[in-house]
Amino acid sequence: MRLFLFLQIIIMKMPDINSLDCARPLGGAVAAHSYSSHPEPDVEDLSGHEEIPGHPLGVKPSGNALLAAENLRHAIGTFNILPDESILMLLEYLDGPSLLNIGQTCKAFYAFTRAEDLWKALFTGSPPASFSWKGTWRSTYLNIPPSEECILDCSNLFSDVLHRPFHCAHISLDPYIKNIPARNQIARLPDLSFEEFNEKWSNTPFILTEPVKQWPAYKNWSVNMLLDHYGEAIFRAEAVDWPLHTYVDYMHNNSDESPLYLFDRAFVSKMGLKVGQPDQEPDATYWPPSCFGEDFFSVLGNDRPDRQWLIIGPERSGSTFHKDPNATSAWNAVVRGSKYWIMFPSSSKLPPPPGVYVSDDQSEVTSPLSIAEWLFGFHAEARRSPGCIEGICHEGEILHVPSGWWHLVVNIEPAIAITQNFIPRAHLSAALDFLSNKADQVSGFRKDVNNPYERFVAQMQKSHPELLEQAQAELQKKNEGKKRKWDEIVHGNAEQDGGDAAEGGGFSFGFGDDSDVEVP
Ligand SMILES: O=C(O)CCC(=O)C(=O)O
Ligand SMILES: [Fe+2]
Repeated sequence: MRLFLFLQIIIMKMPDINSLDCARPLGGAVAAHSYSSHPEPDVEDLSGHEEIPGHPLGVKPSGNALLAAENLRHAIGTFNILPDESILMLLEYLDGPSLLNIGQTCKAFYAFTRAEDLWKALFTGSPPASFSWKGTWRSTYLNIPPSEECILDCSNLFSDVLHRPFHCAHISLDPYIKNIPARNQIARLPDLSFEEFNEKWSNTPFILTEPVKQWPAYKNWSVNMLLDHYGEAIFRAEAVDWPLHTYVDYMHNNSDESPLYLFDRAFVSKMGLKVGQPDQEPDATYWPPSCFGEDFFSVLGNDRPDRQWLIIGPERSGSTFHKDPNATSAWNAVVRGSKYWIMFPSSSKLPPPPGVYVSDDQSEVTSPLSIAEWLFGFHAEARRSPGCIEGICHEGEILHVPSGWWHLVVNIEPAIAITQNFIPRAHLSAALDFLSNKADQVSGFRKDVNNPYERFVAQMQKSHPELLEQAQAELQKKNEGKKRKWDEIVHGNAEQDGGDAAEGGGFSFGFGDDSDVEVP
């Protein structure tokens, strides 16, 4: 009986034989695998994953080790007691020549030392004075022409840690961006007036299909056009500052799990653009749609925080879950390509989106997964969660991100976008609250701008005293409401008053300003 149970457990723990990858040629297609560290994907049709090319060195997912006759890992001697993650962590301490040396000791170390993140860190830590992008971080750092890049057959090495990034760099996005349930669809409208936005839409994500189609940027911009005009201009892409032509080489030829994203806040001056409503600025390249109204941060003049970014990235690049800075709202206009958005409202009563972890004071957000890993592990659960909103913003469309909303964005084809953050009338109190009560989290101001809250209040007092007073009154009301609720809880009379709607039947959540809204 005992032996039977033992065998049963062994059989239950055996990997699904169908998911094992047996002796495929290097570069051949590998079936989809679920890595043990990820939650099981559910309900979504992941069949689109099947055409993923094999790892360039033939490394296979860990599960394949079970039935393998040979395992290259045994050659690494004492290091064999370490998990793959620890081996990579040790290798992070080595410089380029040392990595090359240890990579020559055996095929397993060769495969480990080919991990792209090691070379990306070396490259970004001390960028060469001049270089050209060669398709991988390793060959770019070592200046090896692609034709001379050696490929050793490491098909008897079984490692999720080495296989996963390559797998994630090639998954199909289709299962995640298709079949959006009707209840989750982001509203799509031709355009809105300022009154409509201010009264009805300032807390709601939506897509406008018309305004961007008037922009010269929409009519004229393409990657090639930008290359012709600004190919030598330096743009920021995460940790690197590269000429646009280098970034475009990278964009067209990389296998990164999380491709480097061009996100440049100084593009207007770098490109010598004019921005403004066409009646006031006839040569403007783009202008904010008029429905969003004024941006109250503009009272700070040159002392305002960063507000606009040019965003360029290949398919699968994007932004992991975050809320926009300083409780601002934003618009994001797709000039070329298209973007998938998944968004959640936030409030003290709602958990963060699945797979996102926030410290108690909300100052630290950890979304430890790449976009591909998050989609694979959490998208199905997120799609079912209350408050989830999703949609595709196509070329020539603009999406509204209300203050305080969580969002994850992925480019579903190579994309060029412009985004701008602003404080609309409806979220003035949320911005004041953020600047005064989360001073340690305020970002985007020049270092010499001390006490942004006081400066903002002083400037608002000069330019919009009534609106400031109104927003401060709203804030006070909200804080009194919070205090009342606290007293009710502490003094035990919460139940008499009906308590928190979240516990009393109807589900409720708040937006950036913490006003509670019923969800059916
Ligand atoms: O285009 C993107 O990747 C999203 C950028 C973003 O987070 C935003 O515009 O708020
Ligand atoms: Fe954002």
